[in-house]
Amino acid sequence: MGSQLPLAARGRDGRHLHGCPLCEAMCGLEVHVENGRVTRIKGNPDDAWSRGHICPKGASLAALHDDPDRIRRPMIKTGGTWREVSWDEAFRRCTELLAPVIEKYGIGAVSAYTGNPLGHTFSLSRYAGVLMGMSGIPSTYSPGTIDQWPKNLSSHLMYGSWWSFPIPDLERTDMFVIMGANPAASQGSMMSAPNVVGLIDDIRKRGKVIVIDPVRTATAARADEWLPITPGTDAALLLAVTHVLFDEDLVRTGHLAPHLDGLDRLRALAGDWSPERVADTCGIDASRIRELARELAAAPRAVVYGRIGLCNQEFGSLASWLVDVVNILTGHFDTPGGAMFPRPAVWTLTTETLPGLEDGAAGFGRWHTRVRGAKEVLGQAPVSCLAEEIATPGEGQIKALITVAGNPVLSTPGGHKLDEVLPGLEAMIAVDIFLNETTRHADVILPGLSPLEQPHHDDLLLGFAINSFANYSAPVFYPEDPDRPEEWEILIRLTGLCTGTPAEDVDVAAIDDGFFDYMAFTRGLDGAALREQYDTGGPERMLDLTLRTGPFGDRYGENPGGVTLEALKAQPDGINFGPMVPRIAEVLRTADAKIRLAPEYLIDDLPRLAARITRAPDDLVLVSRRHLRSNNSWLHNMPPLMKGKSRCTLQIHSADADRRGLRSGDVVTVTSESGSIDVPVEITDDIKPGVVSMPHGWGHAKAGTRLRVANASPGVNTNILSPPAFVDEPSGNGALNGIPVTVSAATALHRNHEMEKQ
Ligand SMILES: Nc1nc2c(c(=O)[nH]1)N[C@H]1C(S)=C(S)[C@@H](COP(=O)(O)OP(=O)(O)OC[C@H]3O[C@@H](n4cnc5c(=O)[nH]c(N)nc54)[C@H](O)[C@@H]3O)O[C@H]1N2
Ligand SMILES: Nc1nc2c(c(=O)[nH]1)N[C@H]1C(S)=C(S)[C@@H](COP(=O)(O)OP(=O)(O)OC[C@H]3O[C@@H](n4cnc5c(=O)[nH]c(N)nc54)[C@H](O)[C@@H]3O)O[C@H]1N2
Ligand code: SF4
Ligand SMILES: [Mo]
Repeated sequence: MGSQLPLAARGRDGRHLHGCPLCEAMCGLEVHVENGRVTRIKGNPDDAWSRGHICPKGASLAALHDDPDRIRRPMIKTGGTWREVSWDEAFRRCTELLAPVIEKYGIGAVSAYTGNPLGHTFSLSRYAGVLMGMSGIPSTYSPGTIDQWPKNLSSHLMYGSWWSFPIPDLERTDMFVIMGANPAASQGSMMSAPNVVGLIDDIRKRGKVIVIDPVRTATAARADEWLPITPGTDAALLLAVTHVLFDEDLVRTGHLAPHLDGLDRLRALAGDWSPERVADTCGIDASRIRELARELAAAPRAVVYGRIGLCNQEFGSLASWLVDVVNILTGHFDTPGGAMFPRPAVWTLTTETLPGLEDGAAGFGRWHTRVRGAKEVLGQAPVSCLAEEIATPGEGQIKALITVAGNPVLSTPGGHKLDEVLPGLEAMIAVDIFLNETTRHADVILPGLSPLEQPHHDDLLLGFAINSFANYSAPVFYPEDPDRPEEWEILIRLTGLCTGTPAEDVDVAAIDDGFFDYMAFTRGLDGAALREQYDTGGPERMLDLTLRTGPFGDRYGENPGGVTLEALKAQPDGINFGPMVPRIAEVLRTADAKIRLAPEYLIDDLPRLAARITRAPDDLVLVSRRHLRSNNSWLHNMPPLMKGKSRCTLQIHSADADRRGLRSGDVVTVTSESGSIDVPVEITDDIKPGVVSMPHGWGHAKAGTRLRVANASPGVNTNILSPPAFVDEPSGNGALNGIPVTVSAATALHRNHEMEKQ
C-alpha cells in the first residue's frame, strides 16, 4: 500500500487550484492555505471552464476538510462499540467477515450499493467498475434506479448506447424549454455547464426560456414563462407536441433524415394524442400545447431538456424518450443550439464498456428479483428491492453488503425499511467518510480521503458537458497518514476478497495492471508494453491512457501535440477544447446505425399512459425538491450550509392549506400508501394547487451516528412516503414524484420523533 501521489506542493501555504467534486458544474476553485489551514475558497477566475463561478457548497469544502466528525481512520465495530484500527487490521476484519459468508452461501449472497459521489471522483468511479465487473457479485444496486435509469434506457433503445445522452447546447440556443429540473438549485444535471443560471439568463436575453414544472422554482421565477404541469404527465404533453408537429406538417429532420428509423410508426401513434385529449390531465391548455409545438418548430435554435422530475416519475421512460423525439422532429438535434452529444476529452466507464456491462449484454427482463419479481433493466433491479432481498430468507438471500459512498437509508424509497433490516446482515462493509444513517450499521468502515487530500479529475461528468474540457488538480494537503490506501486500492482489495483472496493479501498492483491492460486492449493497444512507460499505476495511469487515446490525445506519439496527463498538469486552469460538434454517425451503435424513433418496448407502455389520462385526479400529490445548500443527504453536517431557517418543510399551496385550516409553520401529518411523517408546512403560491413538495436527504439524529451538526437539525425522511413498488414500469426507476398523499393537521406531534430516533 502507499500513496502514489506526487508529494510536491501539498499542504504548502498559498494558493492552490482544485476542482470541486460536489456537483456536476465542475467549478475550478482557488483554495487559500495559511499556516496549514484553509482560510478562504473562491472561484478561480482563470479556470478554462468555470471562469470564477462558485456556490456555497464549494466554499464549504474547508468545513468538510476540518469536520471533526469526518472519519479519518478505519473503524471496526464489535459488540456494538466502534474502535479505530490500523488499515491492516481493518482489512483482516473484512476477510474474517466476508470470507465465511462467501464460503457458506456463495458470492450470490453478497451485494453492493454504490452511491452518487462515485460519479465525482476519478479514483472511485473508475475502480467501482473493477468492483462491479470483476468481483463476481451478481447484482449490485445504485441510486441510478432513482435517478437517470429512464434516460439510460431510452438512449440504449434509441442510439444503442446507454450512456450517450444528448445535452442542451446552452451557449448557442435561443429557446430553452426546461422540464422537471431546477438548475438554480442543482446547478445543472446531465447538462454540465459552468454558471448554468448565468447561461440561462443569457438565453433569455437572446430568446426565450420556458419552465415546465409543478413548482414555480427559482429557475421558473427567472424564466419567461412557467407552465405548471400535473406531476407525471409530461409524456402525455410531449406526445401532444409530437402530434401537432406531424398534424401541422412541422416536422423538419434535416441532416438526420438518413439516420432515422420509425418515423412512420411514430406519426401513426402520435395521431391518437391530440392536445385536446391530454390538456385537462396535464393542466395545460390545448392551445398552449399547440403553440409550444409551433414555437419549437419555428425557432432556428431551440432545445427541450428534461431531468430528474421527468425521470423519477411514473412515466419516466416515455418522457425521457419523447424529449429526444421532439428535439429530433424539430431539427434541433445534433446541431449547434440544439441537443448534442458531447465529445469528452477522456473515455470513461460510461463511454467504454466493462466485461459483463457492455451494451450488447444490456437489456431488460433477463432475470427477475427473487422476492418482488421486479425485472432487471440494464443489469440492475430497482434499488427499492434491496431491503426485501436482505430480509427474505431462502436461496439467494443477501447476507453481506458493501456500500461505497452511499446513504440508501435516507436516499432510497422505503429506506427506513432498509434501516430495519441492515442489522440482520452477517457482514457489512462501508467505504465512506461519515458515520451516518447507513454506515452506522456497518461492521467495518474504510474511509476515503477529504476532497482536498485527493487529486481531482472529473471523468464521468465530461460526458454530459457542454464543452469538451479537462482539468486535473493535485491534492491540496497530505493525508495525515501517508501510508494509507487510496479509495481505488480499497476497492481493489474488496474485489480480490470477493474472488477468494484475503483482503490483506490481495496483489493490488496485479489487479490494477489487469484492469489497465483490459482498457488498453479495448483501444487496440498492448497494455503490458505501455505499462513500461509508467512508474506507478492507479487512476492517474488510467487517466493518462484514456486522455491520450481520447479525441484530443497524442495517441502515444501518433498525434504529436495531442494531450497527455503531463500536458494537462502543466495547465492548472484546465484545457477547454471547445463546444460540442455534430457527431451522430459516431455515436450510433444500433445494429443498422440508425436512430430508433419508435422503440417497441416503449410503445408497449403507452396503454399505461392512456389509462393515466382517464384516471380520476388525485387530491394531493407529493414531489421532491433540492436546495442549493444541500447535497442529497450528506452535507448537512457543514455549519456554513446550515445557516438560516429549516429547509425541511412541506410546501403547500395556500388554497390547499386554507381548506385544511393550516397556517405556515403548523406541523402536519403527511401520509402515503407506504408511511406517514410529521413535518412543518410552508405555505406558498409558487406551487400548483394539488401538489406538495418536500426535500429529500433529511431524517438525521439516528442513534449511533456521528453527525453533530446535522443531528441538531434533523428534519424528516421524505422517502418514508415513497412507495417502493411505485416505479416507471419500463425502467424500474423509482417514481419519487407524483406520490398520492393526504395532509392533515398533526395529531400526535411526538410520533415523528419516535419514528425517527429509533
Ligand atoms: N444543491 C444541490 N445540487 C444537486 C443535488 C442536491 O441535492 N443539491 N443533487 C444532485 C443530483 S444527485 C441530481 S440527480 C441533480 C438533479 O438536478 P435537477 O434535475 O435540476 O433536480 P431538482 O432541483 O430536484 O429539480 C427537479 C424538478 O422537477 C420538478 N418535478 C417533480 N415532478 C415533476 C413532474 O412530474 N414533471 C415535471 N415537469 N417536473 C417535475 C420538481 O418540482 C423540481 O423543481 O442535482 C444534483 N445537484
Ligand atoms: N425523495 C427523493 N429521494 C431521492 C432523490 C429525489 O429527488 N427525491 N434523488 C435521488 C438521487 S438523484 C440520488 S443521486 C440519490 C443519492 O443517493 P446516495 O448516493 O445514496 O446518497 P448521498 O446522500 O449522495 O450519499 C453520499 C454518501 O457518500 C459519502 N461520501 C461523500 N463523499 C465521499 C467520498 O469521496 N468517498 C466516499 N467513500 N464516500 C463519500 C457520504 O458520506 C454519504 O454517505 O438520492 C436519491 N433520493
Ligand atoms: S456549483 Fe457545484 S461544482 Fe460549483 S462550487 Fe457549487 S457545488 Fe461545487
Ligand atoms: Mo442524482
